[in-house]
Amino acid sequence: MLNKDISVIGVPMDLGQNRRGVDMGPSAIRYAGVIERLEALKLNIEDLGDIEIKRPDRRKLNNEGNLRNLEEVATGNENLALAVDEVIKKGNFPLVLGGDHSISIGSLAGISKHYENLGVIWYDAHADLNSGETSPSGNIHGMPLGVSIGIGHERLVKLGGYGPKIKPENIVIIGARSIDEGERKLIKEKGIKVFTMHEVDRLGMSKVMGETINYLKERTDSVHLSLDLDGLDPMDAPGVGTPVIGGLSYRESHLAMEMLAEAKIITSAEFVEVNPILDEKNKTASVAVGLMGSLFGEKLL
Ligand code: 5AB
Ligand code: MN
Ligand code: MN
Ligand code: MN
Repeated sequence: MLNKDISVIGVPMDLGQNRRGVDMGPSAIRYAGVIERLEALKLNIEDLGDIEIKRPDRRKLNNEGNLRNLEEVATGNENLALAVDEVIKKGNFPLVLGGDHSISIGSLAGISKHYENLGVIWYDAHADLNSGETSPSGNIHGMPLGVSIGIGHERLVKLGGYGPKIKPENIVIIGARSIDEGERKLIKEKGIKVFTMHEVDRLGMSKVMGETINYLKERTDSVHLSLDLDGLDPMDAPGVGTPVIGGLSYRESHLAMEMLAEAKIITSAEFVEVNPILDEKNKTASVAVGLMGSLFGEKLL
């Protein structure tokens, strides 16, 4: 990692989906020792605390747009975008702790305007390319990648005053194994690069990550890592709201992070969807912290 100055931002957001507890993700990750782990690597860490998330009176599906808690999700993400923007302005690396994956909308709004050609690695069991039109759930955590390429509600697509944030060809999805019909169509139409579990099984993580790094190096000037813990297999990361069997292992994920550290391409990151209520003794938060260690250059020898 080039940037040794890291600012940690927690986002206690659970309104992008409908299982409670993921708002406690930032606490669980801090409890698992993220600050100490990164300080041990001789990095300068500042913890900016948590973004304020307004609780709605009642959790509601905006039936017209099929977008649950749209207003609260958008407002929380606007606050996050401002915080991330400040971090980059002062030259620091933003490390965002979720919260459900809807917070990627705010992260990318704060990050993308600082670069000509931002790339994204989407490490996830899901493609998160839905919109109100295609979503089977109305949950905004299934939409952030679609929003980033300009598909979805105006309020989200233009969050932070501009959009789209990412070119479809600057995206690499890794670990996908649960893709909805509308998402499948979009992936083909836009030519989004995806390494599903099939490719990971065939090629191995070493080749998948090697190809990902080369692909993004060729066409981007910076890369945001968006890591949804449900990209990992539920045996290794049980504390997530939407687990899908047959996922990436703890070991494959460490290798992926180590290769990213070596390639020095990551300029911002978020770790999302940790739900301590569904977890086993904070295992998933600990796995997240371990992966952050590797991403920031921790070595075995
Ligand atoms: B996550 C589903 N595709 O849209 C939907 O955890 C699941 O951020 C979305 O990847 C999962 O509701 C969103 C069925
Ligand atoms: Mn997911
Ligand atoms: Mn996700
Ligand atoms: Mn999930």
